[in-house]
Amino acid sequence: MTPITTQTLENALTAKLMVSFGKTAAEATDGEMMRASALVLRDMMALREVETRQKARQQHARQVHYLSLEFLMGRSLMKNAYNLGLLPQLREALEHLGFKAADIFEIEPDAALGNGGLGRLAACYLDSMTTLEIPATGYSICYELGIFKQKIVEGQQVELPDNWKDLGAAWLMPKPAETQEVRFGGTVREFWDNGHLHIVNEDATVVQAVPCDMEIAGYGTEHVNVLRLWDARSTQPVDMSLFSRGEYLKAAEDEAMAETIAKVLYPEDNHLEGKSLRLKQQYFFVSATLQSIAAKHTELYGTMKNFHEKNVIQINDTHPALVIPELMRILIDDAGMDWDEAWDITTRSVAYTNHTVLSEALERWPQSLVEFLLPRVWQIILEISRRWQKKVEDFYHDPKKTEKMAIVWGGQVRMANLCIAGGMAVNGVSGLHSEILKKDVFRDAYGMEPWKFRNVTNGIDHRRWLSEINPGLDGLIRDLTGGDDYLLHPQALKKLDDYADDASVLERLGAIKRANKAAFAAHAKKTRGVELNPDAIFDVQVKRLHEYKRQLLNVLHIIALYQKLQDDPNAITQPHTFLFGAKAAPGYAVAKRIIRLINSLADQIDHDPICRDKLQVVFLENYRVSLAEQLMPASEVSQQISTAGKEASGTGNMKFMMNGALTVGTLDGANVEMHDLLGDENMFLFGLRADEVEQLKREGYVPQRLYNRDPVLHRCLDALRTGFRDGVRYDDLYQRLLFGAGGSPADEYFLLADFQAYCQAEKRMAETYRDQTAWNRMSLHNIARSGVFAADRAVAEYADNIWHVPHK
Ligand code: GL5
Repeated sequence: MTPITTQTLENALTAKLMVSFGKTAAEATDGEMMRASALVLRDMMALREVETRQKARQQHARQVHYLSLEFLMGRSLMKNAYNLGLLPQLREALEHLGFKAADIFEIEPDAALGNGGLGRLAACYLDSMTTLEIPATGYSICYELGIFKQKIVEGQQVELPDNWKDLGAAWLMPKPAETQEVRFGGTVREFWDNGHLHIVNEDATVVQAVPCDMEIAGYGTEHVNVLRLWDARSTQPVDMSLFSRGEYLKAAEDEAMAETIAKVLYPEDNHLEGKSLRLKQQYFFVSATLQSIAAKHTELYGTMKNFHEKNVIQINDTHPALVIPELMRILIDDAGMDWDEAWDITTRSVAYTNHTVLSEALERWPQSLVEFLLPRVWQIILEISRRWQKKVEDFYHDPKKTEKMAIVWGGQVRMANLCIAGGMAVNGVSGLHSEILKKDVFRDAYGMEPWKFRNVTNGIDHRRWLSEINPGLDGLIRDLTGGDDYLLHPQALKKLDDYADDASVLERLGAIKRANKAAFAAHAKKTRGVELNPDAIFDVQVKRLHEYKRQLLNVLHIIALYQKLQDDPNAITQPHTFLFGAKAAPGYAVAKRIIRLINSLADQIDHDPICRDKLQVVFLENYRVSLAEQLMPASEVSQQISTAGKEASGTGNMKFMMNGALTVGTLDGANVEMHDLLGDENMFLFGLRADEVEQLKREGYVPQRLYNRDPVLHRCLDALRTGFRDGVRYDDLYQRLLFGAGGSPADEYFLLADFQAYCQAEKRMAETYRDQTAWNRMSLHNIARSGVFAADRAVAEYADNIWHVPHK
């Protein structure tokens, strides 16, 4: 390949502006320039993608299909330019053409087709699968609206629609010729023809699934994979035949149903929303995906009999669980196989990743809904369920276990049990989480089929989350490790450990952090009008708002600090800034109250002169991937304080660590593995362990006792009742913690039990901060040991242990 120069890019951009927008560079807006840049890179990737695909076909390579209802891609322009090795050239070309490169990058909307960690993980894994040269495709829905935009109005969250496609659609390549038809409702009819039994779904509502492909460039490779996003259309814009038969409403209904399927991403994180539209979304994308995989497979091999040898389907949580009955349907009804052969192929093709142990997130669908919406799939689920149940009975002879492991039970379809029955592998996402799955959540299934269970600890795209977003640190790493080797071999970061006693290195590391803090402060000032003091500790908790993640514990500690300052204005010598960012699911009232509380407290502290240059609380509006990219390099303290046993892994924790922030955290999720690498001396650990939480629950936990015993805690909680200067009271949160509410027990997430230990951990942290050399050394160790949390490592483990595909 001839190298692409700044000049080549400049020419390509100029030409693209003309042919696509009829503009010269002098006439084009920033938005048009952003789209032209996307189109130019897309063209390059499209060429490489065709080559990648042809090569895989010729080699008859095994394909990985990664199904996820969420892909939280964020912005792509800088990332694609980076991966293609063109970032400096693109910057220069844009500047030569009279644009500010930073403005062009900044104008790109986030493709926010996901809620949080689960969706971002899928995006990171696409990058690694491509970089490791694995023939892989991601599949999801082309939501018209991504996760809502959050505005804070009078301290409260307001949701606004996220029309990301206005500019973001430049990355999408529609492939209408590969449209699939997905059928809903109707009745199942069986008939014999020429000695063959045929099963058809009659009078169904047919929805068209149109693929819109997004190219994914790998780093340091010509390999390009695709994220296939399905858009939903009605079969005909208006069904004229129905009109002429006077069925006006039916025509309109079909159209409305089709159009709503891809309308909006469900904004619940770690929570099941049992709406029929959500089930339609799941089947829509699963059926379209499998039909397109099956068509390509049959075209190449002329049979479906070797499907499992050439394909592996990884499902991201249970949301795509309908792949199991849908693949059975295709193998039996379309390919004419008998049950046993179809089951053999299915159970060698599908693997399931579990991402949560929260019971409110485990998917169960009403049997009546499945039966009505997907009559043929329902028949297959029933038969899978019957056979699985028999297997369990024969193995355990224990009605309790039969009930627990059942797929269809009590009028519900339990998706996790379906995935365990129909999958070849089940994995958790951190060591602790995978153990909890085996010992607790899926204990009986593990007892029967232990070979299916394994662990793959999550990882993040370290090229995006370190090198791309933190150029200062990237420069230091290159200098210390002798080049950019770490980009493809993240364990090379380990070499940084050798510099733990090198004063100049530690100083440089501190200076990089200081510069990143100043840059973030400037950004916050420009975009939000907030003044941040770059000399303060940047103590950060950014993640979805959820009670188990315990933002409220963080708030209680800040209240305690504030009250201490009231008693003694000199109690704080080191300025301390607490930064929060979090979206709450629109229907999650308690989460929204906690957001309001954070804002009330921030306002109180802002208006109290005692706090000036000592204490500050800031709620960052609309936390999203692109904001995280600004914030991670500037963060010094990473709050990972979930109730032990509740956070499956966490991936934000890894992003902070890689950028040199020190963790204040519990032994939960991947924090456990971080602690194994860092030891007590390089993080601020506190609180109950997972087994201790369980024990306390069994013994009977009475938070009022702690309230009565601990005067600091007592005073903090009382402050919730009275509220702050804005006059809003938080008696509801007080009641929730001390007495429980709405069916949940008092202090369900053990905030009070961990309060003292947490305050002490924060105190240790603040004391350590005073010794900047010691702090920088700890920070260096964190960066040095973060290589294992690269997504490349995680994806290589999936490839070796589950998918059995070769990789670079
Ligand atoms: C999650 C878990 O809550 C996280 O702990 C985990 O890191 C992530 C990726 O495995 O998956 N499960 C889930 O439903 N969401 C998550 O972030 O949204």
